[in-house]
Amino acid sequence: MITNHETASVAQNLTTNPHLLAWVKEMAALTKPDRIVWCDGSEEEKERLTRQAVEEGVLIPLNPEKRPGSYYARSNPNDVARVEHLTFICTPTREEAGPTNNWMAPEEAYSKLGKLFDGSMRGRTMYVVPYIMGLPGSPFSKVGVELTDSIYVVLNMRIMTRMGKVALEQLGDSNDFNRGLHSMLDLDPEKRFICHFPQDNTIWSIGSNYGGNVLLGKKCLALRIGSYLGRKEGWLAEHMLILEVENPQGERRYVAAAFPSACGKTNFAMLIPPAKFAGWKVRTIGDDIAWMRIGEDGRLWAVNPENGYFGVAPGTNEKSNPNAMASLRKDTIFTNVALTADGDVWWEGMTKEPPAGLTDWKGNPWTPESGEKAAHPNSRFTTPMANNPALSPRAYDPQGVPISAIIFGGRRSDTVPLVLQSFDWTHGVFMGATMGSETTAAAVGQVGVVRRDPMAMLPFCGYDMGEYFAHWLEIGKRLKNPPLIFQVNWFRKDENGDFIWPGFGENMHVLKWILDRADGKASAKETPIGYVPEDDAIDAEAAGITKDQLRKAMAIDAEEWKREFELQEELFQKLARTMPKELVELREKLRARLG
Ligand code: SAT
Ligand code: MN
Repeated sequence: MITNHETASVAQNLTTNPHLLAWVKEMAALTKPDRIVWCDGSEEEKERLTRQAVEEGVLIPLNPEKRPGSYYARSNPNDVARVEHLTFICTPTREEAGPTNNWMAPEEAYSKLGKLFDGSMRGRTMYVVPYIMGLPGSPFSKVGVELTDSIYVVLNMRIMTRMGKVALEQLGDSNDFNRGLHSMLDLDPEKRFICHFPQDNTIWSIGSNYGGNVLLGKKCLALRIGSYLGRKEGWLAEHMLILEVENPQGERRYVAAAFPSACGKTNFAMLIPPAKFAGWKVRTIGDDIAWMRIGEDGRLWAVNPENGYFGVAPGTNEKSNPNAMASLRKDTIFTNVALTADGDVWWEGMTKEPPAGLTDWKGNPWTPESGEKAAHPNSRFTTPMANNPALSPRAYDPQGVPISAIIFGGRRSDTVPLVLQSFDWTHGVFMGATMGSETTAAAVGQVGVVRRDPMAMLPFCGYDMGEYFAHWLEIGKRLKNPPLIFQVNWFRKDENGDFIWPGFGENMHVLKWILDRADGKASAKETPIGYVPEDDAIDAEAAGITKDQLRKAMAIDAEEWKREFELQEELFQKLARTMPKELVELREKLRARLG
């Protein structure tokens, strides 16, 4: 049993924040850990906790020659992805959470989860993990403290955020911090809940040990609570990568892009321009989350609040993403990939032929005849962003970067062309709002069915989505110099079911056109549903496809689009109460233009 005196004295040299000390004490009284350990974020602490995690069997050291400083973790096979059906927004009224979120009344959630948390850390250590989302000292940053009984969470949070002393220093004696409570309990899916209390700036997560459910700074704080705070405070918290493009003249432009989970955000953020683009450079600011504010210059400025990448491993290879492969060479935690006989990692798509002697993500010997994947389709790497050879120094700029273009992208086999520019901000918000995508393994459930995923935020918006669109429209009104908005689709298929567009580095062709538009350097053709590149603005041959294939990738088929507008009806119905009338009217107008 920890006495009050002990709680305070352990923390003494780190903080005297009375709000924090009182809350830790209260949560310890509830969860009843044997020990409380305050994390300072030091190297010494990392080594000590890593050693302990290895002793406990939570981490397996990888071959230090092949992957120095890197470790391997397996999750419980019932706990491999975010669980959207067990994720709740606990606002005082159901209306505030809106029809796209699961809702639980705050009292009910505190009481239900409180019973599960009661004694959940008995025999375990409670780690106090103070962290910053954003740059230390930046006015845009938010401090969170996660209390967790998972050493795996601590070591991942250490990579993904600015963790330890630095966060306590930023917090000082303030009461303004996110209160995150996490316990693995017994990993029983029946007792698994991820509850957000936006009004209390609080997150309670129990019964899981998987990334998005438990690294509370990421989806829970930076997006769900973040979006709520963003509306209240007049900024945007978005599920977007941020990248920098430098042209041969040395001019730099910044782009933010939203894609649903596991649709290639990390690859796009680390894109390497192909040979045709000699002198061009693409650098990464962030690969998953953007916090965006209106600058004094009337432009939209973005920061990446994270400090690392929690990326999808399968499909990552020297061709699809050399920068990611380089990032993973050291100091990385791999989760649910396959292990090689010589203590390295492997996943589907890393090499054409799997090496002999693999052990799969469940710990069983694996051969191609096993009939199952060696790595889980949602297996992940956690790696410090400083490892990325293409990291932009501006990732460390506390003011962020000015955004020239916003891109919304889904995974669509048909209908949506390679690239489409919106007529204006409102139309751009409409494009984001009506985004559809085929589902992936990043969330539990059926894979490959089209679902509306507005702005890739469906699982991450902490309040009513109609109000969220209204907030976007509001921000647009306040921007004197708004970014242009585009829709892209790398995933269109031909009649044989093959992808038409090569994707990866060749996406540079599309990116360049987008930036030329933003700089007023490229003309465009008007279609009923937006602007598209002039013929030959994108060099099919250089991208490695025929002109005919490019035409197919770009095609806008009126019949397909009429169906698309029909399919949007479900979303408009669902959000009818709060859907901004500008968007309702715009949909009618666009539909009418198709004839
Ligand atoms: O939610 S995670 O952080 O696990 C990754 C994702 O789904 O985008
Ligand atoms: Mn994501």
